[in-house]
Amino acid sequence: MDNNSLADRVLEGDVRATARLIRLIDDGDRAARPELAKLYKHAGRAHIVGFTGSPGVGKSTLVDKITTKFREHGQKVGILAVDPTSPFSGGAILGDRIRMQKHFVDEGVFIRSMATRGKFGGLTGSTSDAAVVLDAMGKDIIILETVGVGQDEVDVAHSAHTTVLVTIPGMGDDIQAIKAGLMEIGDLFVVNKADREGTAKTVRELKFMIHMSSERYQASGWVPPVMETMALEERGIDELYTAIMDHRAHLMNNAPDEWRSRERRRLRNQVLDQLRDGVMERIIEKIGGFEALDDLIDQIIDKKKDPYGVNMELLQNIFGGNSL
Ligand SMILES: Nc1nc2c(ncn2[C@@H]2O[C@H](COP(=O)(O)OP(=O)(O)OP(=O)(O)O)[C@@H](O)[C@H]2O)c(=O)[nH]1
Ligand SMILES: [Mg+2]
Repeated sequence: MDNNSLADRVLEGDVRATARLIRLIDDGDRAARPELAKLYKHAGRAHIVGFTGSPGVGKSTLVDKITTKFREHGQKVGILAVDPTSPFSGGAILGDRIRMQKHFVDEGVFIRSMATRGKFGGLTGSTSDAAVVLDAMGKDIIILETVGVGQDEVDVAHSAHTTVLVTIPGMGDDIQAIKAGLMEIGDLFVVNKADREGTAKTVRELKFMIHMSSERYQASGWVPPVMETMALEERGIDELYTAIMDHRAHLMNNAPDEWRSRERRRLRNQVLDQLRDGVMERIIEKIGGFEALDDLIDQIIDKKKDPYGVNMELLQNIFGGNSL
């Protein structure tokens, strides 16, 4: 048996130790924490790129092709497929295993999926932790693929340095979602499946939306480009690669404040998410576990108690005094 800690082995680039630690993180196992604490000071070099968009728009295909580009440029890549809708990891990755077959045998690429809804709903904490591990093991680029266009994706996007928002022609719902609040998370907009009809219109709509919010971009000095790709035919991938690198350069060189404010937002999310989990864990412990909670819930169902009274009672028990 190897006496080195998981963290030591991760630092040596050990793939099995890395997989094991990421699994512990995904399971919400406390054993991951001391390892992460050791790794943290070695992390901070990698560039984290989020790919987000509705199911089936071609994120994995894009990630596969862009990974080839990163590899051609000598960059090592870690890929985390985050599926907030799935209580089990491994589902989405099956298809991706086939899609990304060639990268599975490349030592410079590490691919894992995370199911990863913490016991208390946290998603960003575990994703950020896994990114720390991949960063510390020496990956230059970490790709987070998240399915969907909702609050979860906004949260995960905040764990990335560069977020690529992927849509396809004619996705009116996506455009609405982007209008309704996803706009701010996109650093790059990609209209994939540009082999399909309606591409020009979707590109126009996105450009118009960006134009309408140009005030926001003036401050940062980065106006998100809208790009067309045909991932299957590997078209537009060079341009996407360049745009990602441009955005990184922009953050690093032209806008150090922007970098810092992103790091602040990213770490704030991470710390708060973990704090939330930690506090909730203790509270549940203190009230006697989930079973005790369920007893109270049953009493609410039987109308012996009400949710408001239970809330007050619990808060008073935990924090004392008049907590409301
Ligand atoms: N016509 C066309 N099809 C594409 C293109 N890119 C990907 N596809 C197809 O779209 C389907 C979905 O691709 P994925 O890469 O799995 O999409 P995804 O966004 O990762 O899907 P989820 O992870 O399930 O949300 C696959 O059948 C791809 O072959 C493209 O540029 N044009
Ligand atoms: Mg996918």
